Formats: sequence, structure tokens, C-alpha cells
Amino acid sequence: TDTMNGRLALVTGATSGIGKATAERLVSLGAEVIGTGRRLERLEALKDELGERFRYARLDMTDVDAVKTFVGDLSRTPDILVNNAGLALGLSGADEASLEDWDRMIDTNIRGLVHITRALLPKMKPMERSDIINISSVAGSYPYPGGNAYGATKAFVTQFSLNLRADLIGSKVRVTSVEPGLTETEFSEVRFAGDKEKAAKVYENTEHLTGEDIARVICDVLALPAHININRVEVMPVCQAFGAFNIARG
Ligand code: NDP
Ligand code: 8X3
Repeated sequence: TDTMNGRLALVTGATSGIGKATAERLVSLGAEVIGTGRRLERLEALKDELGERFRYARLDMTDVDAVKTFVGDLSRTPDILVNNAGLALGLSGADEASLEDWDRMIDTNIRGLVHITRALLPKMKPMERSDIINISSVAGSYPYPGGNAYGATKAFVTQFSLNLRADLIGSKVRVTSVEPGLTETEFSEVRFAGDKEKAAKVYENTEHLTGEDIARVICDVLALPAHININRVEVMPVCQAFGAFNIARG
């Protein structure tokens, strides 16, 4: 049913995975959606699929001038912002990892997210109802080998979300940090520089989450009565849990 009628959502990184599934679900619930990403042909294909409720713009989140221009050019301010665009690059130890990869994760996951949020907030704050959903990760709470800069960018996203809540007290803006665990998308393909075989192994023989599962969680959070704010949602598939501490002996 059309529970999102009249709402306008901006979903960054709508060309794949969680963002694409979220755009699809929001449109199916009656919202209008603006989807962004770098791959224009993917956005065009999504437009063909979703029709008139979907609009799109090519936007590279690392280009903060373009982010500012994009927000300035919006004819209507979205009342839902889904900060989803993001990536992990590599799984090397911190002494070997590529600094270029670290920079790109920081520029996308942190800097792009912060800039688009800062550009939209003054217009979202006075609204009768608005929502910011930031896609963080379990990697922001739990360290793992090779998680180094990626996990740290997601810790930033979670803490930034909570700090937004602190600043927005008294307004009607809700903010939620959504922290998924093992979710099969193009995430691992990107992390392993296009190595599909290595990426597939991450999800092999698991009943992993899908982009659609996270889209459902996002839309369920959005559908709660306006006086309820879910600060954080940590989501794992049942097949995933925590490991033991690692102790070097001898
Ligand atoms: P995908 O690789 O399938 O999707 C990532 C999306 O981010 C794409 O639409 C991509 O669009 C976009 N993106 C990446 N870099 C940029 C950029 N510079 N500018 C604009 N858009 C960009 O992975 P997921 O769907 O899994 O990832 C979505 C979010 O979920 C990310 O923030 C990720 O960190 C997070 N996450 C993923 C988990 C998982 O296990 N899959 C678990 C926890 C969190 P394009 O390439 O067209 O620009
Ligand atoms: C993605 C989940 O565990 O691969 O954020 O970092 S993980």
C-alpha cells in the first residue's frame, strides 16, 4: 500500500545493492525517489523499471562541489535522505594497505556524506516531518583484520548520526544509523577490485542478507509513527555472529 505517498526521498548510491533495493521499495510504497550514483546507464535502467515516480542524477559523492551544486539545483527538498553511497576497498593489513584506497573511502563514506547532509539540513530542519537514514555498518562497531580505514569510516557515520540527533533536538528531523552485517551486493566485488570469484566466496554457503532485506528495515523504520526515533539498527543474518578475541602467544 502507498504508505509513503507524498514523500520525496533522495537515495545516494541507487545504482546497485542496498541503495537500488531501497529506491525500488520506496517507489513501490508510493514515494517519489531521486536516485544518484556515478553509473548513468544503471540510473537510466532504473528509470525504465520504476517510471515516473523515479528521477535520477549522476553524482560522484567525492566531488563535493558537484554535491553542493546538485543540492542547490533541487526544485524540491527531499524529506527523506538515505545516505547509502559508500564502499570498502581492500582487506590488507594497515601497514600494507593502499593510502589511495583509504583516501577514497574517507572521501566517499565520510566527506561526501557530511557535505550532502550539511547542504540539505537547513532545508530539512524546519519541515513538519523529515528523515535521515545513514548506512553505517557492523564494521563501525566491531573491529576485524583488514577492516582498518573502512570500519573507521563507518564508526564516523554512526557517531555523526547520533551527534545529529543531539543537534536536531526540538526539530522534527529523525536520524537513524542503519548498521548491516553480511549483505550480498556488489560490495565485495568492489572491495576486491572486480574479482568476482573472491567476492562470491564471501557469501558462499551462507543465508546472507540481501539489499532487499536492508531496504525493508529502512522502510520499516521510516513507517514508524513520527514521534519515534530509532537511533541505531544493527542487523545481521542469523548465520553471522561474533568471534573470539585474538591473542598472540609465546
Ligand atoms: P554496492 O557496491 O552494491 O553499492 C554501492 C553504491 O554506492 C553504488 O550504487 C555505487 O554507485 C555507490 N557509490 C560508491 N562510490 C560512489 C561515489 N564516489 N559516488 C557516488 N556513488 C558511489 O554495495 P552496497 O549496496 O552493499 O553498499 C551500500 C552501502 O552499504 C555502503 O555504504 C556500504 O558501506 C554499506 N554496507 C554494506 C554492507 C554489505 O555487506 N554489503 C554491510 C554494511 C554496510 P556507483 O558505483 O554507480 O557510483
Ligand atoms: C560491510 C560489512 O563486515 O564486510 O560493511 O565490513 S563487513
